[in-house]
Amino acid sequence: MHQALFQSSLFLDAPISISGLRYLPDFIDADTEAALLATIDQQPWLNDLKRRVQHYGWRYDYKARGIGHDLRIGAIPNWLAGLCERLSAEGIFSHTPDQVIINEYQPGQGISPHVDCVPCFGDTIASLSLGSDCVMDFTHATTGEKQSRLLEPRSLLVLSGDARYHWHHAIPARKSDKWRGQTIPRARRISLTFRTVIT
Ligand SMILES: O=C(O)CCC(=O)C(=O)O
Repeated sequence: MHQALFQSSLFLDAPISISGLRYLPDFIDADTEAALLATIDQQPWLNDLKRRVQHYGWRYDYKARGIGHDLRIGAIPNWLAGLCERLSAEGIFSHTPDQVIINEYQPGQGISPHVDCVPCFGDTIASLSLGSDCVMDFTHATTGEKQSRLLEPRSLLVLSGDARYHWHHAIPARKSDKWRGQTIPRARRISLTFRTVIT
């Protein structure tokens, strides 16, 4: 019995093994999360997709799958700039991110498997999660190997190297996730994805 529990907890705690993927729990505290959510909800949302989005710095063209010079919006607003600067100050990015997309996922909404546009964005992508847990799935582009990772509110997911270029990431559109034997209902999740634009 004890042996079975021991083996099971070893398995449950097995870290995801994708080269270039880093998961930083509690990257921000609960007060910062609440302040960000309140500010985000005061900004206009775009309704081009099934889920609502906000774009900062540069607008991404989902149809053309690219960023053109005409899509420059302007400087990152002050309320987001501090986070961008923190990401470079802490060495997560080598240059301060100049593009942020905010995604809103109501329970049941997700994002299809994709690799972020290679000619558009630099070698590091980072996503900050607010408001809800969700499971993100990763699929290797050539081998089809699959792995998953629970993204908790206030955590930062960093994709670089293999994780950035050779693994598709996706959030399945569903209302709850199964994670390590538990069913975790989803609530409204907001993510902030930071990138550097290649010009
Ligand atoms: O919601 C997330 O954490 C990921 C967002 C994402 O993959 C994207 O905007 O391309």
